[in-house]
Amino acid sequence: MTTNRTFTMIKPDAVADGHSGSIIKMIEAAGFKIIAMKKTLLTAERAGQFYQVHAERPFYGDLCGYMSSGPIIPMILEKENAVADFRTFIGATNPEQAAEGTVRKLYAKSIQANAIHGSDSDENAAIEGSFFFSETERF
Ligand code: IDP
Ligand code: MG
Repeated sequence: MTTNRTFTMIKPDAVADGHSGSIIKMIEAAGFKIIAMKKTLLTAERAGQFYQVHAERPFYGDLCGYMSSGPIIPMILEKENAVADFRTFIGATNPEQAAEGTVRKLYAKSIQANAIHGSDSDENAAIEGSFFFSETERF
């Protein structure tokens, strides 16, 4: 089951700019089924837990501040080959390098405020989905 699922968040910049509806529409049009979704706010501490893997990176403090600066929309998505297909769908981390038509090419403002998250492995997709959604919310 986990191999067909990924986890995403529409990040604070894209939510604040009113792009969440357009992005959700793109996600569904690309064949991803929304299994779980909500609008919520991360504290800087919880953002730090989510991005713990980047704790030693120079941008970690800024990243935690940015990710807790406004509401986000986390989602669990289902599709065949979900993790890899979703990474292709969102585009490169740096929007200057993101392919035409990808979410980040369309909506990212910078390498930090890059509109959307996508899990990088099946294992992390499961961990990240559990970070936001209880067992009964991700049936
Ligand atoms: P990803 O989101 O494409 O998987 P990661 O390398 O996992 O990229 O980085 C996590 C998040 O940290 C990025 O989406 C972005 O918001 C931020 N980030 C990554 N690299 C930089 C950087 O060099 N400067 C500022 N923020 C960065
Ligand atoms: Mg990553």
